[in-house]
Amino acid sequence: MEKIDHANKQGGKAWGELKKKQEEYLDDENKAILEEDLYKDEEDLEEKLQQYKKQFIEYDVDHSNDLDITDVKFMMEKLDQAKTHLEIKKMIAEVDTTKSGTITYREFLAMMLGPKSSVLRIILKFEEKAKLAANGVDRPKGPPPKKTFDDLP
Ligand SMILES: [Ca+2]
Repeated sequence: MEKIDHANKQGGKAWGELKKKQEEYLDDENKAILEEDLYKDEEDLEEKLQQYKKQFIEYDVDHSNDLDITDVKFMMEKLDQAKTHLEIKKMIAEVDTTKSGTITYREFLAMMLGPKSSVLRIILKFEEKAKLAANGVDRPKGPPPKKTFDDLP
């Protein structure tokens, strides 16, 4: 697949075409995953696959169907979790079962839905919860943060 420069995100028509193609490809992948009965114990799997598809497209900036170092770096910056090049390499290696140096959609799903935890998954799950809370869906439980603005002198 043709590579597009990350600096040129407003790539216009070519970009839109790529994104459309990617969405079709990921829809097919989701369908295949449902047919293959992967993650069959997962609740609301169809809904979750839709969510993960959107997330994957959002972070796969060049729509190459894999998350490489640049994509993950961008993802972490977007989540206010800036990491070094080496840290990102390690984070990818944790979930890159094919050892390609990138995260494919299947690996992304295995990371989010599989039994194994990873740094990237913890960060993304946290982000998921924070988003839901912001929408008033499911407020995070547990004690409130100790310091509030009222504590400031
Ligand atoms: Ca990519």
